[in-house]
Amino acid sequence: MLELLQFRHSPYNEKVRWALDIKHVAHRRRSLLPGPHIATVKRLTGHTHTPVLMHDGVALDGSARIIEWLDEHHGGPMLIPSDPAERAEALRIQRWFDDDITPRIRRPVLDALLQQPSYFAANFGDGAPALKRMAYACVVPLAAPVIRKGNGITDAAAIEDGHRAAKEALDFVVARSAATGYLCGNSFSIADVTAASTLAVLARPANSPMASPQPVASAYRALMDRYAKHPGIAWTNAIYAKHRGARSDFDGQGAG
Ligand SMILES: N[C@@H](CCC(=O)N[C@@H](CS)C(=O)NCC(=O)O)C(=O)O
Repeated sequence: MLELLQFRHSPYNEKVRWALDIKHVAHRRRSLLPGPHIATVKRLTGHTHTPVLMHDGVALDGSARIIEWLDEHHGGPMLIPSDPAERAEALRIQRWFDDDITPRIRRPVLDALLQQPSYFAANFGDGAPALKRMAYACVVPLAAPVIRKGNGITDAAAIEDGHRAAKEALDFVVARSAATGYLCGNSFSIADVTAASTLAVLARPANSPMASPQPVASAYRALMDRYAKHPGIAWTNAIYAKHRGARSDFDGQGAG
């Protein structure tokens, strides 16, 4: 059976979860904690990033590559359009988010979470036993410098640049979805999955695997409040409500 090695709170992992859920692919999930994940993931892929999808003893990493593989090998709705022009445009939008927008937005998000280590642990340890979450909260301050460095959180300018990326992405989805509700052509595609998974870290859509653990810590609440009234947040919530197709995350075997 397929197994997804994942982080709970992560746009790239959410993209792949979304594809698995919407296609009803039977699989297991194993949630890892940032820091301790390194040894596990490196042994499988030689890198440290998640998501990793294991199939037939093969470790596939890179969310775009995993989704392309799922589209080729599993049924359910196709996420990559078949029309050549739409396909090129959807993949271009995915690449722009994956390589540019998402890593930049991640900086203010991680910075807000790291300000309150127990909330960082609540997000990444969501679903884990309380004792494990509490132990992890004690480790987070020690791991924080490595997490900051690994994500380019070097100074206030790096965080400000993340806010610029958030505004750029939110404005983009509003402008691009004005005609049809979707970012590419007139139907739901990988472009919407990618953009909504990234913007979900700011919108935290209710009744979804990206909903915020409660109560929301003050630094994170301030970040969410900063964007709450932007119509791009409304677009994200609407796409989640219409297309996400799962209300929660899980560990172990899902319903498929
Ligand atoms: N381009 C990769 C990026 C994956 C990525 O940056 N994953 C982050 C989580 S959001 C991660 O696992 N970071 C920890 C690490 O790289 O050690 C993809 O599309 O999957």
